[in-house]
Amino acid sequence: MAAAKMKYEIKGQCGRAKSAHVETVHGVIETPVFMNVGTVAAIKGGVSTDDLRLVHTQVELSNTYHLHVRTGDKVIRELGGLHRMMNWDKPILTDSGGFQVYSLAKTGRKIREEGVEFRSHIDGRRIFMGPEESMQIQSNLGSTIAMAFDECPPALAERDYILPSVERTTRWLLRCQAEMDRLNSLEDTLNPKQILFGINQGGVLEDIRIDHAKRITELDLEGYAVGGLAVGESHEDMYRILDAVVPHLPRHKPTYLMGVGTPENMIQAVDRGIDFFDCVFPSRNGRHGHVYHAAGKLNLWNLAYEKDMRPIEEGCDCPACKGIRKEDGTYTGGYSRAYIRHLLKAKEMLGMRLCVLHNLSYYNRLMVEMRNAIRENCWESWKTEALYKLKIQNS
Ligand code: PRF
Ligand code: ZN
Repeated sequence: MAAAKMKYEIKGQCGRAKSAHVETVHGVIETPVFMNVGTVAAIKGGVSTDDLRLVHTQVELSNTYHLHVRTGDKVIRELGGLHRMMNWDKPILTDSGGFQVYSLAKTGRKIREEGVEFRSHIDGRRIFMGPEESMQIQSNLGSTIAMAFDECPPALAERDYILPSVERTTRWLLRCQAEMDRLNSLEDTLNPKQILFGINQGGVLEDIRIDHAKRITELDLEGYAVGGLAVGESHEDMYRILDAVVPHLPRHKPTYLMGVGTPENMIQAVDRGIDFFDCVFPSRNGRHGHVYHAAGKLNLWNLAYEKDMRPIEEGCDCPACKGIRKEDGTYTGGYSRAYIRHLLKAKEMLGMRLCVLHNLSYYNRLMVEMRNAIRENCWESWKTEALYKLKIQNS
């Protein structure tokens, strides 16, 4: 077995739900964890890495594809890597580019055994990316966790498409693993303890998913993701696939559900044994003035908030709701719904920024609640109540 580059210790479990303490070269991660998405090494909405600390972010997530096409991973390597560039010393996970090639660079894309040829969504130039290139880019970025280069088949793909695609993704994973080992052993590697997570694929076909999970588990990687979900299938299909596949992934390693999701999706996935998440929802919704609240999402554009002097959410400790700590230990008090609505209407950046900060804080707080419920052995009752509350909000 390869020397462990990460320590993963389960601190609590209820049924399949688990909460773990993870140690990486860039510090600790407590799970379930929501990784805050900064695709282009920037959290959209004008949020800095200092801000991420204020909302208790544990892991930042960036993208291989975006950083390769702009500003280029070689430049970032010269700048000392992603951590130095962003001034963020906590864990960073980089996605491999496979999914972005699928979702962004659709025109003129060619998938071959060696890798994918596609056109840059910025300037249209032809780019080739295969497992080796993806690992080299992620090594240049120096992230804590690198994701395997995979193909994410479209949600409605047929068996005839999915089976050969998944088989190729398995072969690509072997190449990723070999390349990552090689890069980590080079003398001038930025992060010689970079970790590789494998990605399970197989659409909504249980047998292919399970077979693939078993095969990639044999590779003894440090963690495993479930990819290819939340791409247009129903929630029932997503939960059915998680029910089928998670039991075939190693329990004593991280399980990561890529690109998911709503608070309800995450609770359901934690219940099925997932403990890492990422999603653009909190930042995207925030930029649209849609903010999370215990009683349901608020649309701050609504006239109802024109003179509402309350913070977005009473008791929230985010910079938007509570402000920041003053020298005397008290807080500055935050901003009212009325003011934030005014800023949004005036198209001032600060409006979006405050909404995004609140939403990230809400997501991170939801994860704290889940961790506490699992570690204190009251997951079942917490889950039932949380799902009930979310259901009445949506009805
Ligand atoms: N593969 C990769 N990244 C992803 C996905 C995937 O399938 C998804 C699917 N929801 C999100 N991000 N590499
Ligand atoms: Zn808040």
